Amino acid sequence: MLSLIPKPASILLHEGEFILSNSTIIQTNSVNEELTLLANYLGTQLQITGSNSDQNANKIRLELDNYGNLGDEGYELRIAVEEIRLCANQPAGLFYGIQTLLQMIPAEHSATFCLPAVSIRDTPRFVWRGAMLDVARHFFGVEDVKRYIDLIAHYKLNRLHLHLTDDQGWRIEIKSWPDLTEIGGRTQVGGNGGGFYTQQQYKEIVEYARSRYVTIIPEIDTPGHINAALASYPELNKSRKAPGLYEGTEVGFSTLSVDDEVTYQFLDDVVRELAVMTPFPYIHIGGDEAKSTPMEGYQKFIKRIQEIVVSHGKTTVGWAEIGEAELLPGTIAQHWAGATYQDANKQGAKIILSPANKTYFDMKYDPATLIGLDWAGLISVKDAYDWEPGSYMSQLEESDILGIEAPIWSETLLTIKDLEYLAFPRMLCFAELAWSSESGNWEEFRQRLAAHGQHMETMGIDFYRSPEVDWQLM
Ligand code: TNX
Repeated sequence: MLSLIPKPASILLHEGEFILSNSTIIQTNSVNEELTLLANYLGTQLQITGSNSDQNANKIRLELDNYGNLGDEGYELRIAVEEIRLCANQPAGLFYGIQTLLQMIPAEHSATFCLPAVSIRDTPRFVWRGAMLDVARHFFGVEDVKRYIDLIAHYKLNRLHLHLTDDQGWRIEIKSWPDLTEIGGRTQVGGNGGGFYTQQQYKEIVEYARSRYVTIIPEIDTPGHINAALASYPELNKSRKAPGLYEGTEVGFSTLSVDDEVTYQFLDDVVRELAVMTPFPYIHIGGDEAKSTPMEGYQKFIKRIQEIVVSHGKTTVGWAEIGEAELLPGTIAQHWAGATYQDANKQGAKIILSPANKTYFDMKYDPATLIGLDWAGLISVKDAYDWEPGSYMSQLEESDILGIEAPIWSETLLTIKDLEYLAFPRMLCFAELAWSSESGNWEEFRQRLAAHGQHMETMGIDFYRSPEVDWQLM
């Protein structure tokens, strides 16, 4: 039985088995650097060297060509007795086909093992399949971020939104404003620790994400959620006095001075340096919970910051509150709570859905969960699965939605173990909603998830053993 997550669009089981062993060869259909990287990646994951020159050895073939309606991320995986053939239009499709193949490896196996003959054809539902990690409230280092990228990419997510700044910390080096990290990077919630990424480290994260077909979206939260910057530079404050660093968890008390030109010079420098560091198209400007910014100033500010982002060649993403201001063509709004997504949608903005009561995986599973928050409600594993993104928002059509994103805010999270515990298994529910066209049968998913538990164990994921799932089926 296959317990693939997210569920592929079509699966046809055949008679027979492919025997994978250390003499299996990995071949590609053309000489292409990215294809070679993918072949090496597959070899490493399968622990086969692929260096065997035995002509009779069985093969895994990776093929890039024009396969019509597979799109940019779809793939076809055919496992037959003599060979495995994985085809796609684009390298990303091969990457996703490889993830499917890796999920078929038995949890406990020796050097030689069997894979069932099967034909799988698979394409994603949404182009935006995201996760967000808050590295501002508690800092997570480069290795933690890479691990998280590996985990989300394995479940076919393709966006990682990094919440890089907030009241409690500024986490990205900006060379023209060095005190942002020298001062603003020193703290986090609760005081101990903090930290930041140097530009070199950020590029390392970006390169790693690229190798996993994940787009990084850096967020600089403005004009509120900005105390760490205000504490670093007095001139960013209306009073010209810097407040102290902040280690609590309140929101909505800080604001940039929206009437001062120095604010826009600052933002232009930050966005310019970020734009150079990030090869991806998006910059997230926050825009949420600006409770200390007067509405008129907020509207003026949101207009100008979009112009800055566009002037550096990037597309603006903001929390849906930005719909209260004039949006430039192309700006994307991210819904989390409230109704401002409608204002954004009326202006023609595409929407990313992150409804807090379904996708905020910093919410507790149940009242006994030791970490996490509960302001948006408890989110059980079933709750995370049992909703329909295409029709969830009464005022939106599915065509208004770019996709969905699952944020994890880190007020109560200290380690990658905490992060994994809150993310898994809910991230698998979410990934299926993001990728699979046919989802929604909780009873069937519940059993597939139970059978998939062993695979998460093999990956070393410290997941929550929800009582809603009969894990003994593992
Ligand atoms: C709301 S979502 C926030 C964050 C908090 C989070 C905690 C959003 C745009 N703002 O500042 O960290 O709730 O769940």
